[in-house]
Amino acid sequence: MNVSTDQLAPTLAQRLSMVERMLLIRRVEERLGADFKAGKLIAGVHLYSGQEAVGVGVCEHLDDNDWIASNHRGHGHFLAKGGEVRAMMAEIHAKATGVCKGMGGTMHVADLGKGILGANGIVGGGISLICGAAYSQMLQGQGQVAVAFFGDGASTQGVMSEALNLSALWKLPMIFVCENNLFSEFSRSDTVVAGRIMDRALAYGVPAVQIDGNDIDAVWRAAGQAVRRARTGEGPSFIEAFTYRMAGHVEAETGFLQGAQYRSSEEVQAWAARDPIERACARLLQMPLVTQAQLSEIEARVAAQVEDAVQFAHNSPLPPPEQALQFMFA
Ligand SMILES: Cc1ncc(C[n+]2csc(CCOP(=O)(O)OP(=O)(O)O)c2C)c(N)n1
Repeated sequence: MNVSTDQLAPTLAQRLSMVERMLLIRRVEERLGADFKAGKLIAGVHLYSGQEAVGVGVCEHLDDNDWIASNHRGHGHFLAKGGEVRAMMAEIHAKATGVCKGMGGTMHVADLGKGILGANGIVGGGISLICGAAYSQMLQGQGQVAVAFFGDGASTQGVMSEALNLSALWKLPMIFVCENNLFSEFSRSDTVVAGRIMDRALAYGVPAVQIDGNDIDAVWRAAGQAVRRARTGEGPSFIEAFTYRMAGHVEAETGFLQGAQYRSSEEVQAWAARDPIERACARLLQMPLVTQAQLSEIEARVAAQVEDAVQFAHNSPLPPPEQALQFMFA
């Protein structure tokens, strides 16, 4: 990952690395979706498929000393920030080798050593965590930043206004990344969210942009500017990235929706045609020196990594029962 934000466009090496990370997220999520349907997971998972360019394009500008916090759709953010795929997979399988010793599961993948405060089941919860993290970054004065990833649904929570207020007032090195995937669970955003989400930020004097969140270049550019502002003490920024979740809200949804439709297959297909990974690969293939064989190599490497992580999770032991009483505050 690269911490420089002065470039106009990603280098070829950065593009290849971002494509590999996006593919890793996609293939991990596909495997988790399939394994859930086959009854191999202990809990429903909220997949990030379709939104990979947002997490990866932002995290490309961060290093381990920068914080991120995520939401219930957190696997992608974890991997985008450099979290270890084996440790995440084992965590999702509730194994002792998991990144949280198997006690957090899908909704709490966190790795403090990598600056990952974790996925979070409380919608909007990550925004307040990151506001605090940004305050601590400011006090330390080392130029580090803190990024909150959240959805359009979370933007309607009161905590977002509180965080916008404090971050603007105290010029915190905080970046709000709203992944507007057009839905909150099974409700269309335009039936539950009033007005433009980015306008909430502008009302507090926080610079805000709307971008195509399925375009890795657009995300990378907007994030670069926001990170530069935060690192140089200019305060918070807000990015509203339009994207689409290609999977359901949660893999268990068909069970409780009993087949009820809340979006059309035409809409899903239209967004599939704007797939962020395919677009990034197509752009790469237009560049001199990049070949399909190179991309196939990346695919193969990712496939092997996912299989290795799944086997690692399967072969790992469950946590010992006495662990249930450890790592408690009281
Ligand atoms: C405080 C709180 N309210 C409600 C819920 C139930 N809930 C879980 S996900 C979700 C929708 C969130 O939508 P959005 O923030 O747009 O994220 P997306 O699922 O679209 O990625 C809701 C309402 C919750 N987990 N926490």
